[in-house]
Amino acid sequence: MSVPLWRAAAVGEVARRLAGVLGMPMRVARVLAARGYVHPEEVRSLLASDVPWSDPMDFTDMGVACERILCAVKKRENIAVIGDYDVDGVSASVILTKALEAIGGQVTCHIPERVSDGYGFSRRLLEDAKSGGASLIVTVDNGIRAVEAIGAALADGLDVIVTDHHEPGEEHIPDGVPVIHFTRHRHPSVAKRGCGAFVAWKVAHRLLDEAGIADDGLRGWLMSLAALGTLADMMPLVDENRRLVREGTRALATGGSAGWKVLCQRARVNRETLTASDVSWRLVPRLNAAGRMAHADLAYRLLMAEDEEEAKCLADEIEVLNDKRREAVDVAFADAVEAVAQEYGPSPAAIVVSGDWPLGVVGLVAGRLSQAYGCPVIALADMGDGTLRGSGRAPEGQSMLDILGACTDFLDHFGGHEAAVGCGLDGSQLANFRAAFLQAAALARNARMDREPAGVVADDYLMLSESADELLMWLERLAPFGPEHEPFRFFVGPVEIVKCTRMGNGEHLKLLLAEGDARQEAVWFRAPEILARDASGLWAFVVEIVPNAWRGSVRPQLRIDRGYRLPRAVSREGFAAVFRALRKGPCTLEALRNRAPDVSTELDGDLESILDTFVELGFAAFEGGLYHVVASEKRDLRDSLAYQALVRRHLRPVGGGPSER
Ligand SMILES: [Mn+2]
Repeated sequence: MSVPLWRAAAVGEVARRLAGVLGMPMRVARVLAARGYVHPEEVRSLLASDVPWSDPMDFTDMGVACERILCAVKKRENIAVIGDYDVDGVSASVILTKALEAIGGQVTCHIPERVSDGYGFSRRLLEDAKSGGASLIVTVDNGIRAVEAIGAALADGLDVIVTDHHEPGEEHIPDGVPVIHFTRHRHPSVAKRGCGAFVAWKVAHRLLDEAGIADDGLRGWLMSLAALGTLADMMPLVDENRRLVREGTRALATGGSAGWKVLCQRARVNRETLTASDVSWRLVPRLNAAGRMAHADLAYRLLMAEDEEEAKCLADEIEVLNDKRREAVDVAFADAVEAVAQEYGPSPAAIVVSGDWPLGVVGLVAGRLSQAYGCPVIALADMGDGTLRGSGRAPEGQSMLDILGACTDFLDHFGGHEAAVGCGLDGSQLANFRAAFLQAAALARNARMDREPAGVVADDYLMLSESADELLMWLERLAPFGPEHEPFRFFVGPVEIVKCTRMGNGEHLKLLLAEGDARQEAVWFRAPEILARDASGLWAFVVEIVPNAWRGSVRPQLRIDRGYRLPRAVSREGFAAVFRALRKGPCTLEALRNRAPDVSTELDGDLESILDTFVELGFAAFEGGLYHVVASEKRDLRDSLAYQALVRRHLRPVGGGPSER
């Protein structure tokens, strides 16, 4: 049997039970069942997201680390917090600094500058900490690989505590240095899901407990900063992270520093209805703009700000940087697309591009390229001193760490996560690195193909006549979505486009889709140009159902992820014509061809698949070499695997890359 087009193709009984017990639409129950939810109880706990908070003391070194910090506070030692320039690192810095201040600590926070300092705790930051008179250094969202700087700090007589969530390197942190990290936790695989701000939050929690500080306002703010880091670092939104983001988003709506409130105003985000998507798409990019285009210290000071005037000044500065960031990404992306067209042709398997771009934006450029071409991408900034530094992004299911791991001969350094990495190399190695990267990516792709032959493209199909309002209501209950709890994606089609209008600056399209009598509006951001020119014929789309606020009311809207052209052969009319011909009496495949010559020329090669579909759905039977119609109940063609296989054969992706725009 062929591979289904959507995950929920065979979930019948389980889905019916979930839908019955929980009173949810079959469509939602089918997707949950396909994702492995079998018992109603599991779905109930997903909806409630009330897992207990994990104990900070589950980190092996938590006790020693907090003892050392409390001792430093008591002795009025200067403590240096060493953070990072992304939003997770900035949130972690604010969390720990706020907690240390609350328990009476003398604390200074140092955040590295992306270009001059580079990532993480370094000798340069050690000098800063020392000149501030620090005798204790606590890293947040970094440090697990800073073995050299830690050694130097210890040699200078300082104490160091590491809190981090990144993968450790080969070298070990010296003995005696407390390490708050998932590798030193009661449940490493669970703790691995925490971001840097999450780890800092657990430390802060323990410190406040030990110092006997209840302060709900402060605790709520620190919790919501951990949620901010979780969203920014795109951590899995399951279990404790899911609860953290749900409760954290609520706390961000009602509380937070003066700086946070001003930031929301500047981003024109309504705090009362704040969602995790607002945080991810409107607020995180602004906070990140500081570190990308100037210094992350701005974002840190904004989140710390309690004075409204100061907050307004900082937020204005960040707004300017955010505009600059947007422009820089657009310019670099256009450069890169041109280079790809020249060097790689229309459908590259992997891409390495470099340019005279700000280092702070190459990660965004790599992300956009990876999305546009559906392959692993490295985007490198020319540092002007003969070296290149950059970022890599890979589509879901491909490990950037594995691919880069095969290219280490040509790299000065690299590190990161499965989906996103950073790296640096000497300019003279670029050609060698590119060749090695393309080869490693091709190998990784082949290995993946063996595992998942022509996979599913959506969670389930969706009829345009279904109530999107009810689905949206349920999807909002199941939100927030993210890694390991992906948005529900539906296959819509075959449909026709009855209206197509440009939106915004013209690169977005609003479509009115028709399926029989049913109509639904859909939007396609960065739609392929070709569609605006010719929207005729049959289409299929992979969509998400999203809320669209318009004139004070919220309505569901289909947001298109991907689009495909389909030939007439898969239209309902084509199937109906074959069925009519078959109704004239039992016949062989050959006889049917002669009976409906018009239909069969058009459907040449598909006629057998169409008959298989009828047999599979119980509309027809095949006996003694003859097909004949049988009485049956109404069923959707899409419930048939033969039909799904037929559609798969004909799907022609539109907008596979910017070359088609
Ligand atoms: Mn992080």
